[in-house]
Amino acid sequence: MSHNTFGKNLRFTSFGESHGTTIGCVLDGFPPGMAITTDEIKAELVRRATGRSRHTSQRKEKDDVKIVSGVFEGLTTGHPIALIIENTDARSKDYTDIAKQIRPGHADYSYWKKYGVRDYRGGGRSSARETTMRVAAGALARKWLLENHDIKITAWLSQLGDIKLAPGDLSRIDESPFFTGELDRVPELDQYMDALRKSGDSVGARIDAKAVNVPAGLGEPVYGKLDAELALAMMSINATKGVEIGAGFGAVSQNGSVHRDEIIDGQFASNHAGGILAGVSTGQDVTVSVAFKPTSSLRIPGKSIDIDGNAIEVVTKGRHDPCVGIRATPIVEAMLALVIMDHILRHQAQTQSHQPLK
Ligand code: EPS
Repeated sequence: MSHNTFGKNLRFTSFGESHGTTIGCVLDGFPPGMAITTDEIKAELVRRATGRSRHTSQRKEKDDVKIVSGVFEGLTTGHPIALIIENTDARSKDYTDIAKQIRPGHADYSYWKKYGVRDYRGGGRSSARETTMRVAAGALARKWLLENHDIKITAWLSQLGDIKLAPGDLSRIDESPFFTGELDRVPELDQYMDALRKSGDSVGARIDAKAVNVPAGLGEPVYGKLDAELALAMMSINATKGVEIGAGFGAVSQNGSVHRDEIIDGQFASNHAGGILAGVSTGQDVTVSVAFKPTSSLRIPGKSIDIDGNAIEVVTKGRHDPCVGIRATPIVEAMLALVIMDHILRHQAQTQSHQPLK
């Protein structure tokens, strides 16, 4: 059994590997009649791409997306939307030396144990390259949510290693490659990343996200809860190690009298629930936070084994991200959009005739 698909009424399937010829996706169940262009999709892809600053991998992919199905005369048709992108800058020879080596902390180990074969070029299927298609599909979902429900989705870098960042001015997150609204702190982040890159090491990051104007009533109790499916969607992004909804793990040390979001004059007085109660949206902002681990492809030698079980030291060459979380913001936004749109379509299928979304 293999799972390369998620969503129920809006179903996303991706295919392709980092060093294969092509990556792509199929988005099935998308409503007809929405105008979409490759330029609109590309605008989102550029935000996620490598080589946008000195702090990310310097692989230079064109990410020229082709719409090969599901759009006619500029409008979605209601049929499967298929998108493809050719890989144009893979440099597989960088990986020749580690063809038989297992990088510690990498999918190399678990994929090898599971399948007994692996594509060692880049991260293969486990590469961040796969997230390109999530962002491409997310561009369509974000547009549909905005046009049909005025739902706006924003994510931002809230922590880089030990450096914590406030949301700042979220309307300006695209002005730096870090996706921070605290623009005056960009020099500090630049300095930190320059030192990290020189050391050959990597670091983790945290991305916070919110969806605004989400109607109450999204989420399917009990095995399709909105928060459960958001957690699944975020955990499926490579390098994710943690997901929090609302107060998240902070709820452990809160008293119930604090955590409960009181309703005063018909308004919620706080949002510790992250806009979701019992798996169903409340109409408050949906808030999610995602932890990304430090990447495992390092120049610093690490002890490991080869595929024959011999003890070795691994050094990874190539064009790696010292912090893949830096460019994860558009990916988190895309996943949030796809999950919310799927749930709107699911609500419409079952409940709309009795209880329309407001
Ligand atoms: C990645 C390693 C690098 C990154 C890649 C993700 O690829 P390569 O080793 O082939 O140069 O450039 O990211 C992308 C290409 C992308 O578009 O995100 C990895 O190991 O995850």
